[in-house]
Amino acid sequence: MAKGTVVHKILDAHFVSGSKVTGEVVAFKIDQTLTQDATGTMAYLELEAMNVDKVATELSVSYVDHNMMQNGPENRNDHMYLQSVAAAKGVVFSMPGNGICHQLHLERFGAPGKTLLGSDSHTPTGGGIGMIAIGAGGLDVARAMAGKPFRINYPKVIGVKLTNKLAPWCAAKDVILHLLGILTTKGNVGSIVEYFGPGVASLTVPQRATITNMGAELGVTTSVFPSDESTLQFLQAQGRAECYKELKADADAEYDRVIEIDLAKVVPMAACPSSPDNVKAISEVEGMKIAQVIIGSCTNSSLQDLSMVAQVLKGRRVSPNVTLSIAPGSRQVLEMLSRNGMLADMIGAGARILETGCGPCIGQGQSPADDTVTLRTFNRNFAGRTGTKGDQAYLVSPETAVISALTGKFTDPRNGGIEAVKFEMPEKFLINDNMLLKPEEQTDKEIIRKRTIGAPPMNTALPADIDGVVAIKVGDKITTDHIMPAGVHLKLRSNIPAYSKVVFECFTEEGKPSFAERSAAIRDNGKHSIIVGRDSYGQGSSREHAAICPMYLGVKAVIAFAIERIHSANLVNFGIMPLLFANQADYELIEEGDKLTIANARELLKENKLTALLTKADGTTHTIPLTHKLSDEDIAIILAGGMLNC
Ligand code: MIC
Ligand code: SF4
Repeated sequence: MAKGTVVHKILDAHFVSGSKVTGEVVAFKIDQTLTQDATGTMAYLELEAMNVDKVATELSVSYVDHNMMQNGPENRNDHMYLQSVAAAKGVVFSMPGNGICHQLHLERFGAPGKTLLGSDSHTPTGGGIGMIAIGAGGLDVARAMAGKPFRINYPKVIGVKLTNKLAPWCAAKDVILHLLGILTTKGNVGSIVEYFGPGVASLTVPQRATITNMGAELGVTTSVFPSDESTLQFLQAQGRAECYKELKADADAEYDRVIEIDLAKVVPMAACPSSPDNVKAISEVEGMKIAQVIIGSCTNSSLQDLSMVAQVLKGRRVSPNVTLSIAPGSRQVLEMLSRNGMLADMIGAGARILETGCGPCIGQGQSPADDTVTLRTFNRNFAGRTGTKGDQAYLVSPETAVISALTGKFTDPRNGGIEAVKFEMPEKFLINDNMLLKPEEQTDKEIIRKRTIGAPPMNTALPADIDGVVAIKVGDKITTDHIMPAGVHLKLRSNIPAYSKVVFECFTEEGKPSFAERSAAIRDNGKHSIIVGRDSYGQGSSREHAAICPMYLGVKAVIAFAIERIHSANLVNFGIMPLLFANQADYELIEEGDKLTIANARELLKENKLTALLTKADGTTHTIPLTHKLSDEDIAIILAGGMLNC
């Protein structure tokens, strides 16, 4: 078992209860929380349902960055609720336009050695500044705001040893894409990645944050860097040197597994459609015609990234066959670029400047044309996430993105004929916190609840017997974007009945009933819906709607080969059983519409001895043994019908 790591140091300093043995449940204290608007409305409604007067954390911040289109009143209704509930409950509120939660949190609040829980899967961005920063569902974040410890399985620690330094034009993004090629997006549940070795010193905090941000795609609990001179330099420049604390692994630290990456050998990479681990060296796709380039998202929108982009664009012209859009990650970045003239260099070259926020990363505009290639500096390229069915989205570094925007084709930045650009960390960032509203400054404490702000939906206790019907059977790597699409539907996040209509929308065949309609019919027959999946079910985002909406439609169990950490916790929180096939071959026996009854579910769940009786349309039956990885606490929550009933 690993020992002496930065992970152990931070977790042990926050230990509350449990057993510090790999795989066993431990509860630890959360110092800070963050929410964003698309998951935040539910989180604060849940906090209200828990009757919490004031948050009990050292710091809680509510960001608005996802739902910014405001086509219809829903988004702004959400913002007003969020601002008012933040004032009432003691939460700092970041106004729309101030930036993306992860970029902003790193700039203004991240502190080495602290724990952070965020209702967004890319919360691990904070690992770049030496925090244990974890993504979770809104209900878990609401509990943390209420002062409750957070439970995880005591992690395995994967040590990634970095040596040497990156060659010109090779980027932090290429490092994480390289690691995704090794570890893939599945099979890493229960691990934390810790970077160490002499190469760490060569990376700035924003570069480290790119790596820990996209570490979310590995399916690990989080990723972390040590805190060193570079961390101090970044904090000093942000006017927050007092937060600095050195953090490094012991000289004799041991990891459960060590992967070595020679930074000097990392080459420009791309994640090809439609998974972040479908990585190739750029050389394999070089020359491919492209139609769109977008630079931004919480992965690659720092001042460092965008200064490089501006310097490359200066005096040049974006290819007429390509549109280039740039979304700065925070107002600090945008304001600095505008004051130092770099924004003008981008505009002059023909770039379209987007609002600081998530924007196209979550399908809010800028969908690509049919049958065209789009290059994005984002972290996810799940099919259809761009808003275009059959999209061809490639994830690349800002270096590859900007050079390719100039040439109009996929180009290895080393072959663009342009000299590599150097970045000097500013001695002082421009600090303007006037869009961060402190609760004590907000005098109006009345909570504004417009008509589109619903109540958190509640489940009922788990029935003794599950009279199930397979409402859908899906394959491997089903992401929460498949389960609960965002994009144009994102504005429905506070309206569960309306949002539930699009569960599994991408699998609806023309002229056939949708998942929601099938589930409604199952419920009207007095039966329960069951979802059947394969490996790595529930990858991707932390959106608890991927559990809430199925729960609302009457789903009682998900049965798969493996269920990803955050999604599994969300299912538990809303009273749905996350179950596993004891024999994976049984998956083949099941078809959509089959009956799947689970007798004596309440008792057998506790004993981990559940079996399902499969009845096929022709009347033949099969016994299917099931298993689970639930703790006693999880089981109690499911039996009660979810955390809000506990
Ligand atoms: C994402 O990148 O998928 C999101 C949108 O930020 C989600 C959160 C959400 O669905 O609201 C995430 O990463 O958790
Ligand atoms: Fe926003 Fe995209 Fe980051 Fe999610 S991954 S927080 S949608 S920028």
